[in-house]
Amino acid sequence: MMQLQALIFDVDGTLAETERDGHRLAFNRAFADFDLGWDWPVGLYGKLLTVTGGKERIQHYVEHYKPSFVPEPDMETFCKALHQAKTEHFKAILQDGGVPVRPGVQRLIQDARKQGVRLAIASTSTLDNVLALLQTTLGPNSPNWFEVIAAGDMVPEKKPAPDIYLYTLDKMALSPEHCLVIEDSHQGLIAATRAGLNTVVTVNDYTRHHDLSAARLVLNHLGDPHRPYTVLSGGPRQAYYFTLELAQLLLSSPKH
Ligand code: XBP
Ligand code: MG
Repeated sequence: MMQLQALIFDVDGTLAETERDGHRLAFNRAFADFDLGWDWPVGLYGKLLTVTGGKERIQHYVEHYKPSFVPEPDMETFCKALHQAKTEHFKAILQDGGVPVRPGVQRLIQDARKQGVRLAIASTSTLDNVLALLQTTLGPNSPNWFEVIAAGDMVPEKKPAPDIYLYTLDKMALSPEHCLVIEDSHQGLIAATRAGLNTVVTVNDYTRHHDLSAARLVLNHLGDPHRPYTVLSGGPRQAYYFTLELAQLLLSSPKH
């Protein structure tokens, strides 16, 4: 039997619904700081999310939506400075308690800690953001619960490239068959799948229409004893909230 040894969590959209009312607002506040007159409304931001990484997303926006804009002194420096301002705004939003943890996340992480299942984070977002999100949602000490926190520019290519997951597996000296990933998006799912990992997807408003056919199980959220999940695709179907036993069952059963 393939023994479950680790859970690897994505961050944005998975631990918490950070995108619409967190990152998006932070980008808009940074645009205001820089007097750019730009605004990313909810719908446009959904389209822009196909570009992973905040700096990369800004650059894509300039190239495709503001082609006559001339970044000073050059594109790379401009994106970096604007993104730094955005990171500060995002952390301030978190400090104000703006982004709660998603259902079942706290419970599953605590169960893993109790049962000796190893934990890691694999995110496209900036390390500073990931640490701030963990601290504000799971507690000041929570970064220490994760053996590896892989984030942002630690690898050459962001999701959907497999780099961040391969990096995490390498640091933990684990093979992919012993791990289960929790993701929220097509890009994240493809990154994990390319690294040979099994993935459970918990969707949100931005991702529920993504192609998630590579996932072992697609849920509306992880659920809790008093808040059952809805299965959107995959199995097994006998449970009503996501547990380590279910994670183990997924690893042990063949993919369809
Ligand atoms: C989601 C992302 C990130 C965030 C913004 O990351 O693509 O770019 O939208 O964060 P995850 P930064 O892999 O955790 O789902 O601005 O720090 O990049
Ligand atoms: Mg995500």
